[in-house]
Amino acid sequence: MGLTSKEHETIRDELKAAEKPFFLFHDDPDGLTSFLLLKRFIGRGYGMMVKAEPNVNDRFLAAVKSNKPDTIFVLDVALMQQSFVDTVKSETFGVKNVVWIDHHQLVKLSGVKYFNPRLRSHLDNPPASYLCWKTVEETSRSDFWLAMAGIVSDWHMPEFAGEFTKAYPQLLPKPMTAEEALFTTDIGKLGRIFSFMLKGPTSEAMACIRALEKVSDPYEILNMTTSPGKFIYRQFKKINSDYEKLLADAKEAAERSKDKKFLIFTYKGKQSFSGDLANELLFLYPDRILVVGRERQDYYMLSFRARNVPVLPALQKALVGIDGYGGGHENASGGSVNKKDFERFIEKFKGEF
Ligand SMILES: [Mn+2]
Repeated sequence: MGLTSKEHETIRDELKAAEKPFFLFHDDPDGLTSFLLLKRFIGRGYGMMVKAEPNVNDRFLAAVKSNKPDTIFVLDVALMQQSFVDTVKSETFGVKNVVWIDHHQLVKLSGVKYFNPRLRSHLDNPPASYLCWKTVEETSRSDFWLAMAGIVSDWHMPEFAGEFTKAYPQLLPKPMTAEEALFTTDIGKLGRIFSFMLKGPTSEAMACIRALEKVSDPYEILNMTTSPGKFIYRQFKKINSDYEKLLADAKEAAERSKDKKFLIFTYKGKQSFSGDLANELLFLYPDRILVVGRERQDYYMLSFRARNVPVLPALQKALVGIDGYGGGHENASGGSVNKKDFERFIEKFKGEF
């Protein structure tokens, strides 16, 4: 499961050889912790979030140009464009290597060192933070909690959960499912803190990331014992209060609706909570197929979840003839649909089950 020890060794070699690494990472806890694990391993590098569409494309060229990295690490981002790779590796940009560590659906690109366990088995897709932890674990023991927060928040309970419980019984009192851990334990709470601290304006999110780089113990955050820990926790609380309000609205909608097979919930707001909301709603309403969407200009930005049926194929079929896009995991996908097509899309989507 995961990557081979040879692949982990290759990644370590790439990290050590990189004098000016540039990390592009998904703006969720899995991407964030992947970045922090790798950056702490070598003690250098510049990180940038891939926000909105999970796609490394030409919008990142300006940042690459001004940072002049020798190696670009792309972490937990589902898509990358060939034109981006070709341009950064051209003489003008001078990037030597593009290393892509991911666990989403396979993409074929040339000129990229691609590390994705699905290359061997389609169903083998532990989180990127799991892959990065396995890369650095021998020398980064004190980051175990950071890795575990990323892994659990990506809905994965790794085979070393028992070992983690021994090291941090207060964070994970006993082995359990990732879902239970997410909503009932402090390791899950850390995942939620990481998720929410990234949701503010980019400058505030970046300030949180810089603060987190200084944190070496989870209780600095949970018990607010140091100033970076306090900073992160306060930022979390600010954003969490908006989330709690939406969750209450969604629960009310769920109770009110006569349709108990699906739960379709849309909301307005400058912050996206769709992924978190969908996850918690699935915990509360395990039998339903969930679509949670935020209105953003002419589109709904959507999260899809279901426990016992795959949502990705239904999503892909329902998107035919619709202005929108979608992708992700079998049971947890994301996408976007034009508001004018939304009702038609939902009818088609429901028809797939
Ligand atoms: Mn991930």
